[in-house]
Amino acid sequence: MPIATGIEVLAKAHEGNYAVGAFNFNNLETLQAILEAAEELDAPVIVETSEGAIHYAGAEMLYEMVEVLARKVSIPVVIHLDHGKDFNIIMAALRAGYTSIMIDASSFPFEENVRQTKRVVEIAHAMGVSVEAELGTLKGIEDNVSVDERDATLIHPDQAVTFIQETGIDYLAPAVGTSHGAFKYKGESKIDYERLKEVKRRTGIPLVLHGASGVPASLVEKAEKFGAKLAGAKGVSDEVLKEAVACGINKVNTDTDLRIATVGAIREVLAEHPDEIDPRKILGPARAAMKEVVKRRIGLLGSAGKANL
Ligand code: PH4
Ligand code: ZN
Repeated sequence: MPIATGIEVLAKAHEGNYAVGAFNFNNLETLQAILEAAEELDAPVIVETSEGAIHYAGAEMLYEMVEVLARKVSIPVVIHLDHGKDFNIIMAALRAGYTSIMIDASSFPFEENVRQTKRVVEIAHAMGVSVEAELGTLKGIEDNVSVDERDATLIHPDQAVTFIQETGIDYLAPAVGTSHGAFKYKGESKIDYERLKEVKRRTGIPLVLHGASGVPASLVEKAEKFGAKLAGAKGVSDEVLKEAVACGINKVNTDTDLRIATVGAIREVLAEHPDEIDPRKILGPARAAMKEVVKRRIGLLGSAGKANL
């Protein structure tokens, strides 16, 4: 199928109250794992690259890989720039053909975030590309965090409304208590559901959850068994993720779970077959492990079977 725009798949998810999986990739094996899993589950999917991925492999190469593989599947595939902060990289992604762009100016004061976001929206929309932006700071919330501290980091629903009116973005990433990486929480995983519901009610647009990896114990244990050091790793539980989708999340970002699955599989091959020097025999099991992660995640989000809706 031709590559879809972000808003095409996310508007349907918003109407249907489910979420589309957005998975980060930097290389061929990860992209193959994502697309094979989504195709088997008949699910729309978003493949995304950070600026780091573009520095590693180049926007054109990443885009062309998606183009070649997307042609062979019968599901909608979106190619998205994740956390675009550098205007030159955003332009490189647009020139390469990306169909969805995140402008992340969330570390700037509100007015500057509006200014930078609006500029990118004007350019991207003129090219038929949809835009995501972020409000608040991605930081885990713990039990002992005060209301004032929460207010200092998480999204304010009234600001979200003004932000959307002033910028014209298509979907919004609200900071509601998640964070990137394998060490998200010291205690139980948590999201500020009330804040999330209020943002959804007042904005009425698709919402995005960053830092959503589950960091499943089974993946961590396997990686640790073969030498990885991940003590204290903790992610967003399945229950919390499902509740976040019920509260209005329509795009769920996953990167860390793919990384842990990769590392566990590679470490296992290297530990058990120290004579193995064929990269295909080392990366193949990692690809298979990532595919299982993607299938499980899509199962949690409710997007299986939604490819043609
Ligand atoms: N992301 C992934 C960001 C990856 O620079 P980089 O390639 O390391 O950036 O945007 C997420 O929201 C992933 O969340 P996760 O860590 O919970 O998987
Ligand atoms: Zn993110």
